[in-house]
Amino acid sequence: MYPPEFVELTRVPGIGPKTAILLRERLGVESVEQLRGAVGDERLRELPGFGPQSEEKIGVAIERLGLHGENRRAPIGDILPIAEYIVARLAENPAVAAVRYCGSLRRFRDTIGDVDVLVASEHPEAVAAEFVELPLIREVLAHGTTKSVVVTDQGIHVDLRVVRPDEYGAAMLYFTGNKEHNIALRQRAIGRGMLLNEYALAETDTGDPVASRTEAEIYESLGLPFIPATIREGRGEIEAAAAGVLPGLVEVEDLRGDLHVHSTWSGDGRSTLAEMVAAAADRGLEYLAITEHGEDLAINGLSRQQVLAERDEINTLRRAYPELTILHGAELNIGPEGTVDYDDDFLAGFDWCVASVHSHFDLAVEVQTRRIVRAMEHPSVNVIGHLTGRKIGRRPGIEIDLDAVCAAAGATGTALEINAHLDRLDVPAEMLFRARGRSDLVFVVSTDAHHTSELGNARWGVQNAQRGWVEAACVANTWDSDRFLSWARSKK
Ligand code: DGT
Ligand code: CA
Ligand code: CA
Ligand code: ZN
Repeated sequence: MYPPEFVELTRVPGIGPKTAILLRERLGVESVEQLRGAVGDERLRELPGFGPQSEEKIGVAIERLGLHGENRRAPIGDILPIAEYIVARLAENPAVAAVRYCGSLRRFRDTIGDVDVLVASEHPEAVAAEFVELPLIREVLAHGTTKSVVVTDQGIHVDLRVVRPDEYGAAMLYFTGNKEHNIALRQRAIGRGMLLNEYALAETDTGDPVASRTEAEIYESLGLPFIPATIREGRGEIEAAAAGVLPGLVEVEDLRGDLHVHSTWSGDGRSTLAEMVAAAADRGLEYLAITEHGEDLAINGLSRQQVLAERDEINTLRRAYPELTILHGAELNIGPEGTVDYDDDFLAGFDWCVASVHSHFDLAVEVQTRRIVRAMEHPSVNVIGHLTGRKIGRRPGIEIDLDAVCAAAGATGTALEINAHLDRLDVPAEMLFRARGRSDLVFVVSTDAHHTSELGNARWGVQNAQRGWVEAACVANTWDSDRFLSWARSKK
């Protein structure tokens, strides 16, 4: 029998049992934690069959899968497709009356401990039987009528709970959490002569059920408006709801434009400009900023000549899509000193400039802050893209003085982008929450799409914004195009 840490090692992609034995014999590595250390010390690359590339791959896999540490968490971008797949499969089962994922994933935390799937059904055995047989499942840890736990191929734990349809709302509230929110709701129930648990809200004296079928009915019976799952964190949302001052959160339907989009003009774009514009028009967007990389990003960026050639193409597309306002923008690279691409005259020719950090992630906090503030001071820079440059679970992002950055954003009239890409979700929700209530801040929710299929990612940016209590009124791409365009022009 091997110890569990050793078995866990074989769950790392690229490490089979043979390799695991080699690792133990040659490097003394017996756990994921030790493997991580060996990657850090560049010892793995010396083993037969390994090299710097495969070593790096394994290092990335360990981080990405959240395979190390005590409270292992995985990036939301790895989890969401799996959860959506499971929910879609179960939804087809005739025994399933309703299904959704709850837990931290529904609250849209950027890292996830485990997936919590909730099903309403009169036939729980039939649901559990299908669940434990789903193709992506590697191991069944528990298989009961109402409760099952499995592990997927990628080492992700998925909890299944099956409840009766009339308990669905109470169960959803409970399994969505978070725990602090649940506890505060229970306290509120007690104060009103009721008991709240995962089955129902009921009268304390008689045990008579008050509400259980939907979350909205339970909130209402507790004298509260519906509280969106994205802000259920026990951070004052219940008090705000009770006082009638919940933030007017931005919703995906509020968005009228996308202000950070690439095409194959950029080295890393995968859909043509014509395809991007057609897809944006199809989605009913009112305005769209095409923002290719600037010349400072050697491989992916556009020379001045290319910029002018793209402008001609955009002019042609403008005639083909009179309903869509197309802005010719750019995504400028913020250098370590806070400078951006091209020169001031050339920059003045763009309708909209995003400026973002793509390198030098390790500078001191004062240097990074000055760097961002300098970029904001440039008259052509409308918005800072993906503020920290983090990649969730893969790269921590730059350190900045958030107060100073927010103050400069307000003073210079520069917006902060909320980048909707699931690997980024940047500005991170925690920072947005810390900056909440600053009336001088303007945000935009942008997809940073490199392919037409990514234009739909706007919804993830919106959920991240909601977690940070960002109000629709502060999001410039909810404004009608006249207001948006006059605001965008006002900086220069
Ligand atoms: P995670 O999985 O670490 O990313 O975070 P959650 O929030 O999904 O946590 P999880 O999976 O342990 O539990 C799902 C929900 O169940 C949690 O958000 C609230 C509820 N819950 C779990 N344990 C307790 C508890 O001891 N008391 C109360 N009131 N609720 C709990
Ligand atoms: Ca969970
Ligand atoms: Ca769980
Ligand atoms: Zn971009």
